[in-house]
Amino acid sequence: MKRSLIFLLLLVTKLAFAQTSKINSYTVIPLPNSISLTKGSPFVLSNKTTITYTKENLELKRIAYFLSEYIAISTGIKMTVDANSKSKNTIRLESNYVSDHKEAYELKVTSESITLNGASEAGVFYAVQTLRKTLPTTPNTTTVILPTAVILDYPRFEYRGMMLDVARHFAPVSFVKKFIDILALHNINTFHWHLTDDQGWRVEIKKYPNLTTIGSNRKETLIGKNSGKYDGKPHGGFYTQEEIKDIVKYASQRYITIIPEIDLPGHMLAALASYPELGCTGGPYQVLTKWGVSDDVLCVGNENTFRFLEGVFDELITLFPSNYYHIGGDECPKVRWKICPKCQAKIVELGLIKDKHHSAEEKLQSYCINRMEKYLNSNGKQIIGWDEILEGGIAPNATIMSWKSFEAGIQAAKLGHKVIMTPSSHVYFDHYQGRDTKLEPLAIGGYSDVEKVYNFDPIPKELTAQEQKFIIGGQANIWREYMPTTEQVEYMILPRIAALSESLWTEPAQKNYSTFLPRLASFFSVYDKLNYNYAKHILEVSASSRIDTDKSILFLELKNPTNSPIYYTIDGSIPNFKSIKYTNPIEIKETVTAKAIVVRGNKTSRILERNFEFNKASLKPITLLNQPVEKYTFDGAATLIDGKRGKSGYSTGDYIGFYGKDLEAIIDLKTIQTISEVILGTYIDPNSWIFGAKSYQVLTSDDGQNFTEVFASNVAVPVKNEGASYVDLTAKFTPRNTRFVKIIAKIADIIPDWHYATGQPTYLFADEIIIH
Ligand code: TNX
Repeated sequence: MKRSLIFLLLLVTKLAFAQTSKINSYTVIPLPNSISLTKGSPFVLSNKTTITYTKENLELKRIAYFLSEYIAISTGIKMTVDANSKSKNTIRLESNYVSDHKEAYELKVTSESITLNGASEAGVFYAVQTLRKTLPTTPNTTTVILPTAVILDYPRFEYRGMMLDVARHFAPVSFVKKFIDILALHNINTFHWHLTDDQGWRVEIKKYPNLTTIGSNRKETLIGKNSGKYDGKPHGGFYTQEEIKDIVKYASQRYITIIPEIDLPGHMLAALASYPELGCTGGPYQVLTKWGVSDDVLCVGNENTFRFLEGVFDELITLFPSNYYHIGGDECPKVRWKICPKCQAKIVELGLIKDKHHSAEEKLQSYCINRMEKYLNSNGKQIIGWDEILEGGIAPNATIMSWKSFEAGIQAAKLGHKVIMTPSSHVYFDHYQGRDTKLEPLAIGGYSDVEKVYNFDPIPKELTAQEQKFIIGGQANIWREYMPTTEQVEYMILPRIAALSESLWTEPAQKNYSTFLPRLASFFSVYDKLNYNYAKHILEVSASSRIDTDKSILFLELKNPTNSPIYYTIDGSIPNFKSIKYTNPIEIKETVTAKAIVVRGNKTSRILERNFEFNKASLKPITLLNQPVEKYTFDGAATLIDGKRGKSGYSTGDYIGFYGKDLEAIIDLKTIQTISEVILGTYIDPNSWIFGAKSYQVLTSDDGQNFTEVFASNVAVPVKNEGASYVDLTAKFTPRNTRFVKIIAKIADIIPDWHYATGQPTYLFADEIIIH
């Protein structure tokens, strides 16, 4: 009696919580290339629906079980998988769809059934991903109502990649699998695995055991950035060959190819620590405990170096079936080779001679890459290398991974080489994703928010239609110098990978950032279901400003993609739902602090705060005689008169950056005014090539034509080991009446000898001109 009462109670509760969800569209991420809703009564999905597949196709069987698992996680609905199902109420998996794209699929929803038909099993897998992302994530869902539709879909690019660096910080096997799951969810089909670097060797090579007994451990790690302080904690880890095989299989079941990278001939200190005889000096070496580029690299004049590399690849070839192998080639200083007798003898032996474009040592690097290419080609593999493999002549069959910018990729495509675009300007996920860097975990620098990633187009306009065909796809990179934990890795990947997936899968004509944002906001419920740690910037208030210098008004525009109401204050108080509701851009004419929040149900977002402090220069017409570099132009000249000081480094839009050019600006105060001080706010960071100004000059004029100097001074240029700092250049002079003010900040000379980028032009960053 008691038992049946409990049973009844359970049943009633269950029914009370049972949910029916109605789906309206299939606009998942990445957005399918064609969705047509058709006429007919919707399909009803429940635990009476069976998943079925072409019998005897074991891959389809596996995918069928994936689907049932995905549905169970999202909705709680448990479905049967049955190859022999005769029932009408089915989700059917087939792989006979005809298309030129092998990953294409057709997803057809009729009143009776859903068919997922792929041009290959991979295509079926992507159809499953689309269906899974369509489903609700409401707990206790028992029924899902799906509109009838036909989706025809295929990827824009055949190569859709993500790189994970496990050398700077190790990631356990469990996380590598989670990472693979994240890629699968976003239709990414290539996992580029950066397995070795100066700070650690992470793959077991039986012939060279020291690589893992010595090379996989470093004694400690630098704390923070350029601190000179170390944590005193050993860091290590590597994957056994058995673990690698298991991971490769796990990935291949999700239609993901793993490309291993052995970075050579630079970034090899972990190997040199293990086998010092492979370096030019013979060592001793230690696994690097800080970040950056090491001068110690493999000795290319030593034949044993090639024996070693071949031995490493011989074993990798038994582990990684991938057609592509990445051999790095980046950031290999030539200082050791220049004075190494073996390397110099090799240069003579090969007859490598310096020419207009390349030094003999650059040609030696090219020789090394060419030789490894030959070896790998003879084993049926193709090589990929970073930009630098173009230096000294590119290996004949190499694919270029263009990282510094789009430039190397453009060059390589013009030479008829395949290219994977991964420019640091758009898809370096180790860069900041939030403008207020103080609220972010420490990052290497740079700034790529979701929008920037969304606007990543691997195909540069400079290429002809024929050349464009060499761009096989794109990739984002997770370099982990500043990502010690895997939680942080998730935070840096998600949700930028969602934007990436659409850049690589969806045709540009279908893409639209403003419709992407609300789709992304609802996709977050899937991340929540899967317990992913993701960044939520897009749910917060974002601000942009437009300045009307004729009227001297700044219009502050506030936005959030979910269309939830925004409330704000301009009196410095903390906003709440009783504050002013945002409707139109806020007109700002005087010094204020604006604060805003998004209210979503009973939750509020983080507070956005913008301080505007106005002076005589604020909101006045400004002309720049030289333009900032494109990458650091942001809002251009207006940045200097917006009343907003830079607070979070140079890369997030508070500053504009000049490269090798002086800053020269003229401000029109509109009326004759008395002034006695002109300040130019700058930022210096020698480590990032930002040396600021070498002199500062202020001139005044009544007519904007004839200027008189009122102040001139030299500025001290940063010295070795100087960190980043905010530097206000200040000109004080006896009060004078004027209408026009000209500011000239001459940029520092080329980078000095002591710096790793010696000889290059410098940057000058400025955030504001302040006139009193
Ligand atoms: C440059 S990208 C590197 C890496 C660093 C990365 C940091 C490339 C080929 N080399 O060694 O980790 O910058 O963003």
